[in-house]
Amino acid sequence: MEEAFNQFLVEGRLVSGKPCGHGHINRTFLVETDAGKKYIMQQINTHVFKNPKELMENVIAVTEHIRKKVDPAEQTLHFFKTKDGNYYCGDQDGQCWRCCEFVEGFCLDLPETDRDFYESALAFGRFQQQLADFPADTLHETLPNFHNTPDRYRLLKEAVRSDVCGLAKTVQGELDFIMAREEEAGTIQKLLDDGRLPLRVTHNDTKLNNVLLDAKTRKAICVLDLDTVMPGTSLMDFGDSIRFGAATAEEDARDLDKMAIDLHLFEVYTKGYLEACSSMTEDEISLLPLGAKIITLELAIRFLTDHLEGDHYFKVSYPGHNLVRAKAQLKLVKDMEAKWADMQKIVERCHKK
Ligand code: GN1
Ligand code: MG
Repeated sequence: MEEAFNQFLVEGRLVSGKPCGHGHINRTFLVETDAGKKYIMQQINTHVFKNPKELMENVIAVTEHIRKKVDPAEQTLHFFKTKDGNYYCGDQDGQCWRCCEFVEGFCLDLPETDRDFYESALAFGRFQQQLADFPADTLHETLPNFHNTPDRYRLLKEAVRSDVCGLAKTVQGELDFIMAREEEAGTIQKLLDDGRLPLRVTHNDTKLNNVLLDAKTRKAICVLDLDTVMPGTSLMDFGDSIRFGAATAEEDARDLDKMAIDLHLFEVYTKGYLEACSSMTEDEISLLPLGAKIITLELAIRFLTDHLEGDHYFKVSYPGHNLVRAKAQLKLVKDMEAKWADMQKIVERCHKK
C-alpha cells in the first residue's frame, strides 16, 4: 500500500496505515503522514470492477458535478491524482489503488436515533436531486446489469444448474420462495425498459453505512462509496436504504425472529427522501414500497448465488455466511409483504405532506 500511496500527489510521507470500513468488496485503509495529514487509500477489487479507469471517470464526473452545487456547509469526496496524472495506480503485485481525502466523521450499520436515519435520507435524496440534470448516458456502466433483477434470477438458475458445491438441495426452501416471486420481481426492470420510469443517475449502494455523519451535530456530511454510480432507477436507491437501515436486525442476522421492517423508520426515511428530492415523479413515488421489496429480494438472490458458487464475490467471515445473509433478506421480504398495505399508506401520507 505504501508503494502505491507514494505515487499520489499528497502531503508528507506515510507514517501509519490501518484498515478501516466494512465494505464487502474493496479494502480500505486510513493513512497518516508526517505532515499531519490523513488520507483514505482504497484497493479496488478488480475481480468485481474490471475497468478501474472507467470506474474512476464516473466517480470524478459525478463528484465534480455535485461540487458545483453543494452549499459550503456540505461536502463531496475529493480524489487525488498520481504523479502521472491518473486517479488510480497499480502496485508491484498488480493491485489497483486510489486515494481520497479523509473526512472526519462516522458511519452507522443501524440507526441509533430516528434523526440519524432521517439525515441519511436527506443525504441520498439530495444526491439524487443534485444529479437530476446530469446526463446519465455519459456514465460508464461499470457493472452491467447490476440491478437488473431478471438477470439476477438467470444467474441464480445457472448456479443451481451447475451446483458446483453440491449445495442446491440444501436451499430448496429459499429457492421456492424466490421462484414464487419471479414475475413481480421483474416489474421494475420492465417499467424501466418500457420507458415508464425515468432513467436516473443512481448511487446503487445506498446503505446507511455509506453516509458519513458529523460526530458533533450528527448531520450527514456526504455520501460515500461512489463505485456503483451508474444509470438506474431511484426505486432501487430508495429501496436499498430501507432494506438496510429500516430493518430491525443487521443484514446477516442469524436470528430470523429479530428481522423485520420497522414501519416507523420506513416513514422517517420516506419523509426525508421526498423532502430532499423534489424531482421524483408520481409513478416513482407510488412504487417506492416495491423498490424496497425488490431490491431486498434481489440481494437475497445475489447472496444465495454466491453461496452456491463457493463464495467468490462477497467477503465472508465464516462458511455459510452468504446463506445466513440470504435468509435474513428473505425474512425481511416476508415481513414487508405482511405490512404491505401499511407501507403504501405511509408513502401516500409522506407524499401529501
Ligand atoms: C456490497 O462492499 P459494499 O458493502 O459497499 C455490494 C452491494 C451490496 C452490499 C451488501 C459492488 O457493497 O451491491 O448491496 O455489498 N457492492 C457491490 O451489503 O456488489
Ligand atoms: Mg459499496
